[in-house]
Amino acid sequence: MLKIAIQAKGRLNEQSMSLLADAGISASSGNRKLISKAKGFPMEILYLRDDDIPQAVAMGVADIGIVGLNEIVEKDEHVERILDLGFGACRLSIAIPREADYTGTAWLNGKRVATSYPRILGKFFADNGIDAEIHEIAGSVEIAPAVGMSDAIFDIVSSGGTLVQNGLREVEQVFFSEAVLIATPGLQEDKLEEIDKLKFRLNSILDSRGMKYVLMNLPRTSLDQAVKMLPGMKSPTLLPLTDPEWCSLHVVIPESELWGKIEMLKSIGAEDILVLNLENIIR
Ligand code: PRT
Ligand code: ZN
Repeated sequence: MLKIAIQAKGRLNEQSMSLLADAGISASSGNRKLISKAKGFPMEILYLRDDDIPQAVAMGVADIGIVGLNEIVEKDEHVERILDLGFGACRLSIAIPREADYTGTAWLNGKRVATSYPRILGKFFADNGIDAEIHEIAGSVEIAPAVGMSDAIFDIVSSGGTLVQNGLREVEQVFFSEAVLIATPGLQEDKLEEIDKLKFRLNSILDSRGMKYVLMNLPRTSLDQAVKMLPGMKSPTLLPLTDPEWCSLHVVIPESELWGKIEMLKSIGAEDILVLNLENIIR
């Protein structure tokens, strides 16, 4: 049976669980247990600290896992990256005290930089010919400059609010991360088949996220124009109406483009526009 490792608690736990839930997979017990049997898919769920997931998957303790790309690259474990999951987005950045006069990467020469990601930072320094000292600390990296432990930090940034609160400013964005699905290299055929089934479910959810299903009534004379402005999956679905001069057009539109497209459709005569949430796109 397939074993999946997910973060026991923390930022990726909830979204990992809800992605599995959208794929029809639920856990039979909460966060307290180390392992639980899944419902809706032949799988066991292992709850680990995110730091331990790359190694657990590399060793085959779990066949697959959901973890931030930052952890995989930092831990440098040999795992296969099989699907990017579109949540947990963040970046690893260098930040310095707000008032410091940053002159570019050369500013970092001879400075002490506090981080929990020494490997990724070391590579950035090597790639850019920077000679700085890496000061590894486990947590609360953002307070290091204020307490005199370092001149700069290298840490995870998402909204940037934590940096501002600590009087820091981001000067180099080094690495971009999101949650990814990883697998043990060289798995047996039966496990690969199970993973393919899971990937199929996950892909259909990821494809449908951020998409809306839009239905409208349209004068037939505007049809060609409407088809040109709409990004259908293959082509929009067209249904006749009892009034032969009108038709009903159905299309999938990314949420980010929704209002722009609706304004354009209204301008060519679309009426009674319905916008529905889309649950799955099965290809
Ligand atoms: O207990 P365990 O070891 O499992 O968890 P953890 O405390 O090590 O990790 P956790 O739960 O904080 O984060 C897990 C993963 O979530 C990270 O490895 C990233 O891949 C991803 N992620 C996404 C983030 C953030 N966004 C994030 N904003 N991880 C941490 N942060 C922290 C960051 O360290 C900083 O303190 O949030 C703060 C910055 O946020 P902003 O929004 O103020 O910029
Ligand atoms: Zn961790």
